[in-house]
Amino acid sequence: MATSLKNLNDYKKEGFGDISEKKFGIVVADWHSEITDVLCAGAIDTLLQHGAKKENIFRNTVPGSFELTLGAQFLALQEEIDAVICIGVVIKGDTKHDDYINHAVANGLTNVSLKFNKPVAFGLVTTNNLEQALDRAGGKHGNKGVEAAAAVIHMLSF
Ligand code: DLZ
Repeated sequence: MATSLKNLNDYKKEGFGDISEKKFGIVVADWHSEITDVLCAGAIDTLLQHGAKKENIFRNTVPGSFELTLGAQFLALQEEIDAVICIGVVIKGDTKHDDYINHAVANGLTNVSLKFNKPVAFGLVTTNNLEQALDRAGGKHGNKGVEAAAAVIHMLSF
């Protein structure tokens, strides 16, 4: 997660391969959609800045972050999709729901990535409160969607 030492918008911007013919699936959780929409916009802008074509970016929604894994799997199994970016926001509440969701998504996305041998980015903002989430959605810590898109661009050059 972002810290005062690392802004989410700071990433290596050069040295990657051509992504103009690559196809990207984006899965966006509807929970906290006012924030996930900003994260998604950051991811799309980053892909476009690096040469991706708008028509090669496919945005899908799922109800909540817990469903990101299945959404990622639906996309990853499509042969034409080269990489998947998952976007969600999980804010800590009175119960341990956030722990269960965050671990499930982290493990689930790792499994999808390894199973399909494709980059799957963990664009999940996991915070203690709303302010911390906003700080990571275009606020003082940058935009987690930008970081997630940068991660798949980097991995496609592996
Ligand atoms: C149920 C739930 C709760 C309490 N909090 C969040 C959250 O902060 N962020 C999020 O993306 N989703 C949340 N959800 C919904 C779950 O991810 C999931 O959609 C439901 O449990 C249905 O499977």
